Amino acid sequence: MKLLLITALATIALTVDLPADRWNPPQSLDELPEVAELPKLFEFAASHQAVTADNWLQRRRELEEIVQFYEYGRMPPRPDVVTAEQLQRRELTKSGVTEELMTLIIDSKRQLRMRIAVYSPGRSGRLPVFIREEAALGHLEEVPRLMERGYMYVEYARDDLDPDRPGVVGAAQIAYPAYDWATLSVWAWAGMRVVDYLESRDDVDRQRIGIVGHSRGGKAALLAGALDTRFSLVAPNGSGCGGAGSFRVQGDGGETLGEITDPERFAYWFHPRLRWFVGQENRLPFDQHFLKALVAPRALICTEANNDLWANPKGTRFTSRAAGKAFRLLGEEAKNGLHFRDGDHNLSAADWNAILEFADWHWFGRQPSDPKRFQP
Ligand code: GTR
Repeated sequence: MKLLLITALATIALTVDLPADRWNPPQSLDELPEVAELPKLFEFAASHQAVTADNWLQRRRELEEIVQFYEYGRMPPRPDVVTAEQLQRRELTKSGVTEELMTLIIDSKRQLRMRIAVYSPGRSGRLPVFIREEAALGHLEEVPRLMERGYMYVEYARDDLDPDRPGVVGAAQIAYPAYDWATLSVWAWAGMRVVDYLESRDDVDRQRIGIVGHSRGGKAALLAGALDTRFSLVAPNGSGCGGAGSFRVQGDGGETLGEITDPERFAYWFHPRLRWFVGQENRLPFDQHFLKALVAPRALICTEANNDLWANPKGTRFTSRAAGKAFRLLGEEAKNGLHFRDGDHNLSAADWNAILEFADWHWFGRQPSDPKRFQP
């Protein structure tokens, strides 16, 4: 009887949850119409029904499916257990800043291990955290600045789950053979596993967990933030093509879909379906504004550099503006942040300043002196 009831409830939940017309992935390019402008955010792909605040969550699920299907591959769900083994703990300053080097044990059918480093400012209570998307540990230049402001800082060695090399099957893909996830998808999933662990710590403020990444790490940070609503602040820096940029709207010298998915370059970051669209970008049923819209109504701050033409500043502005619709619909327009500085392709002190000012604003209500500088 109990089982019957549970099955009946599950059926009701499913019927209520799913849009009337479920999105069925087209199997070839010929089935996809040409769309010169950025594809509509506010129309269901399957039913063409209009999107409103009431059915936005259903549309969100459609967006998640679309970007995983065409661009990054489908990632597995949350693993059964994530724990950590501490390898080393030391005090870095007299004021109590500590460093903990640990290994995360990501446990389901097969065990995965990934190194992380946790920096804490030596303050009591639950603290906000920035997670940094990196290949390996050791990006410490920002530690003093973050500690001074009372933030925790966590790095993870994403390459432990999938190394940044073509033709190598990472430990993560070996552990989950039923998923067609490419490298960026593994790296994003790895960031989510850091959150699984942080949730078990009593010094972490779960409402204030942000993810930052630069370039390829920015692409992964944006994907993680788009798919996992536990990130209340998402900060891709110079993430360009396959990140905050655009496939359709290209400025001078911007990296194209064909270049990034070239088998000699970074094809392995993406699902092979993305290559269908080389020279056919107008047939893409999405563009990167879908990723940005998935972050809404949480805080998104894309930090960019005017001379970083390869990362396509023009396209980035277009996708941020297009995603603004979703932030407005959900009543959080100011959380759609974009910041440009002079200079080139790196994660600089100016980028961190912008990110921290944005975090102070949206996490702690400290209004910046010039909020307009974050408008897309
Ligand atoms: C480039 C690549 C970019 C960007 C960059 C990086 O060569 O074309 O998309 O990801 O590498 O990660 O530094």
